[in-house]
Amino acid sequence: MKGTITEKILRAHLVEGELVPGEEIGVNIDQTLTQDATGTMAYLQFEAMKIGRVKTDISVSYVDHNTLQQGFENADDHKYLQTVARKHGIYFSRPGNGICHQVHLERFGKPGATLLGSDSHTPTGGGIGMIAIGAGGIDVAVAMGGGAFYLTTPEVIKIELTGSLRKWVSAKDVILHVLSILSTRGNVNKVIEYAGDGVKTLSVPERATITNMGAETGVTTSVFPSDEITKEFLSAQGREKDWVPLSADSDAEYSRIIKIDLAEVVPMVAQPHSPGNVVPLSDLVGKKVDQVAIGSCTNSSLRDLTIVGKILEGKKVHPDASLVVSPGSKQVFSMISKSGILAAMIDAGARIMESTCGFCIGNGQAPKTDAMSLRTNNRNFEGRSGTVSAGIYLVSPEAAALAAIAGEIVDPLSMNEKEFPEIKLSGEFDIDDSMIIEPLDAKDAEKVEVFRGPNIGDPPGNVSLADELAGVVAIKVGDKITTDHIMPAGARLKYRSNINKYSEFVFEGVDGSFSKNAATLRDGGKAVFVIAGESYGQGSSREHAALCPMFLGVKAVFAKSLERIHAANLVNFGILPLTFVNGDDYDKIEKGDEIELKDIARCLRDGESVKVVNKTKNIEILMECSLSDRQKDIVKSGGLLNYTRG
Ligand code: MIC
Ligand code: SF4
Repeated sequence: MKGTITEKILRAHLVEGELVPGEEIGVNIDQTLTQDATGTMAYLQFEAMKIGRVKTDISVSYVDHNTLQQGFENADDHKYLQTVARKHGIYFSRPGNGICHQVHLERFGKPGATLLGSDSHTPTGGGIGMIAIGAGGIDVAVAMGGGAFYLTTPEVIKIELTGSLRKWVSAKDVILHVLSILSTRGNVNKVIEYAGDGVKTLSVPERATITNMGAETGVTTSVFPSDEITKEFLSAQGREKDWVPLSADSDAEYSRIIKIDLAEVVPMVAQPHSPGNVVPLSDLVGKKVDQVAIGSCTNSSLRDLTIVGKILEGKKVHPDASLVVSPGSKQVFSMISKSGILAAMIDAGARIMESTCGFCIGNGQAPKTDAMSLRTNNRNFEGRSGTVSAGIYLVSPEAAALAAIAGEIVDPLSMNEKEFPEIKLSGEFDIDDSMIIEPLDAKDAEKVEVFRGPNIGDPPGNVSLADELAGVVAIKVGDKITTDHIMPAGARLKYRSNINKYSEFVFEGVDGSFSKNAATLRDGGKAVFVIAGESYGQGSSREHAALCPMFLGVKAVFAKSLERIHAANLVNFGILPLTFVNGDDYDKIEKGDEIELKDIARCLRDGESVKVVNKTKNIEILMECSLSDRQKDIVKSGGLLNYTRG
């Protein structure tokens, strides 16, 4: 990684360890962000750490996920978040101000800085030249308190862009193309760095689309250089002073180089049920579309929505399709309303939603049974939309708008080049930060009373890990199990602050009896075990996918492989993540098997494989624990909260 942008930023923030790929390092965090669905737990944990005022340069609390306010729960959470932010020196972005990643890029992101966010799409900030990483809420809480963030030193993959995109092809197609090369597996502990002449043809929001959805490959983050284009964006946001130039050295070392000629990229689509299931959109031409949804932190910038509005201008949405548009931020919403773009959308028959995650997280707009839903967001996991039988297809805003009019998939490249709406965005954005509440000074902050409605409980505690565990396999799942499978969001989102209640829905769509069975085992004094295939825990950073299983008595997960953020969350909540030494042993262990683990502490200390005795089958299976010494200590303590309290 010598001479890469990643190395330069990590080195400037290094507080522990050495920058050797594979080794654990601790880095100092300049900025943090949280959103409401992960934020309540993060701030409850922050409060439990008794740190006082945040120690970062900037910490922002956004409300963008749970804004429906059906019942009192969301509104209570919002008030808790607003008052806790006020008390501890944190900026508060009010509901309606927009999606955290879009707003952070516009108003706070800074080239060369580190950003840690309790949301897996935090790497959106890489579009402006930050090292921006998604993590569990408790890691963000530690960073807010001035503690280091620990990560495995990544390998750096260079993606060299040449040429420029054809008309009707856009940044979303680039990242879908990258996903077709890298897939959603096997990229843990890697960073993607973009370089080459093609970079300068992409605006900051386009770069941010690419780094945003880079999260779907499983990399730690993605980053673009900071150049004149970055400077223009920052000055249009009235923040030129935040600009610094940043690029890799000419002799920088990478673990892999991928070359992409932008002129050869074609419109792409990710088919159900994985963002890695990518084919050229031309393969699906003529396929009927029931629903089109445009927005999310991937594709709701001023550029994207202006193009969509221009495509829709003077046209009507097809009678068999429903079109929903959700602008990414108040800034974008306000600007499209002044430019006439919003009117063009409304006149065409679009249904306009507020500036939130909304449909992307299944919070409303669930499609009909067996629907074909075409969306511009980044994830199409089974059931995430709220309709299990629906198929979600991920495309660019251009492809989405054309399909909304036609009622079926249209290949954007079949359009006349001259029909492509040439848009000229002025060099200035409308700047109005009135929906961002600034932190109070320390003296006034002390007087603030934090509001706690009945939906806010104390974060549940855990006991330290026993040296011997005896229990039962309560579930066995296959490959690519996502955090949406483990801990559904959508209609269940409102229970994020109520762990007791939310735990009733663990693995809801996979095995509806899991929660009850696990709780019975736990209450009977037995340990609960989970068996999984490859890439367990893909997707979201939601620590509830570890916290709620912990609450139900899960003590260890045995997987073929685990994704980075989820593995870290398991550690943070005292659940032992183990991988099969021999992958075939996955077949030798079933749901209901009685399991015993002995001598755990010594095996962890000496770096030995952990012996798992399957008493039902009368066999032994070897499991590997590839955690750092620090992480082993955290698991042994029963999680990060116990560990930091000492
Ligand atoms: C998502 O896109 O899955 C979410 C909802 O933004 C999550 C965070 C959460 O579950 O609250 C993420 O990406 O980390
Ligand atoms: Fe929100 Fe969707 Fe982005 Fe997650 S991926 S932050 S739910 S818009």
